[in-house]
Amino acid sequence: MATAPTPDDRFSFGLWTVGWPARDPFGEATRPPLDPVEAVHRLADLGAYGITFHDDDLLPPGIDRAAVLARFRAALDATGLVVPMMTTNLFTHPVFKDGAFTSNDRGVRRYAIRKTVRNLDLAAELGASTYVFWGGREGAEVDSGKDIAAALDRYREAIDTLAAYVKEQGYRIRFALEPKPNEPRGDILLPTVGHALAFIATLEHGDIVGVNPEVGHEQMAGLNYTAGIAQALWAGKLFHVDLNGQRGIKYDQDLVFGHGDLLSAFATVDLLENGGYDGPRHFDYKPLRTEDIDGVWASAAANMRTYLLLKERVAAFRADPEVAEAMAVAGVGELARPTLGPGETLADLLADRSTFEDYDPDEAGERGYGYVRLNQLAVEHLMGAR
Ligand SMILES: [Mn+2]
Repeated sequence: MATAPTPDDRFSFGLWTVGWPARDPFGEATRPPLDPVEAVHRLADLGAYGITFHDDDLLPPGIDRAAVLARFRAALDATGLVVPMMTTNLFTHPVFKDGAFTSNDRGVRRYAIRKTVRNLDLAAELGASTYVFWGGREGAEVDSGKDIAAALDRYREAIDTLAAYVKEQGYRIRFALEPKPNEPRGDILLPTVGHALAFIATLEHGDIVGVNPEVGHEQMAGLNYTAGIAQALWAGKLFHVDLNGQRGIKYDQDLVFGHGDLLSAFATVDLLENGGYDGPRHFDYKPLRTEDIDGVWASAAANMRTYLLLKERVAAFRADPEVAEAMAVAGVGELARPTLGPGETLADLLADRSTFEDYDPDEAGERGYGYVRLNQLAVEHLMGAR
């Protein structure tokens, strides 16, 4: 059955997702800590292919790094699970309360680079090909307290310095910046995919820097996630994705994928499967605080099963002749045709009376595009009604 995940599906999970003990700003943890080795085994049993982590998820300060790593590697070897992505915790410790790469305190900025370099070395050792930068503390609450232009200069300095290091070392690692509009800071730098893409265009080593958009983060800003990752793909910058669910503009919910805007999730899977994305399908969600440990594993399985069900429904949608016809009526394919003909110049266009003098905009304005019918077909396939 297509809805039983296998490593070929390339599903990966953050150690901090299933391992979240469910401490929130208002309440204590509701679950005991999860042994990372247990997480590796359970995720492999469920059909995942990869596990990802922040340095401190696996190797908190003061721990015996060699011993923990040996045990973790043994679990990877035993299960075949891989580490496709790693990232740095630059947000939990009080030292990062005003940011890491963009803290007003220069000592903090230098420490943040050191902490990242140490974990980049480990990422190379473990074979991770993507290194994510989520700058949750890179922001402000007080406009006059943060010089945004200087902060962006320092952000660029840090990313370029680290990217240059990766190249010098010959690591096969690419960076992926993860936008988020707010939380934990009142306002975060690089708040959306568009801001991140514009920032990347200014980098000296931008060739190895792309984005890691998260469903909930874009939807917290009221934006269309699928449209955002489509632009990242168009720019050749969709290096990684964080799939989860979100219900509207509120705090970052990190729901199971599809447990927020399901129709949007349908469109996301359609794009990921048919739009040229070839990276991992990474889930960055949090099992609800109400769940016990059985609920944690049920929620991990739910992410993958929902994705595969949507993939099945998307395939049926794409194979439906009525959908093809509705798309033709809407002119979906017509948009791929250049507006000017081969070799045609603006002068030729100006000389073409059919484009203006003999063009009847009133008549053209009467055209119906039939998008509602197309969307209803998507809804019906999504509901299994077709
Ligand atoms: Mn999130």
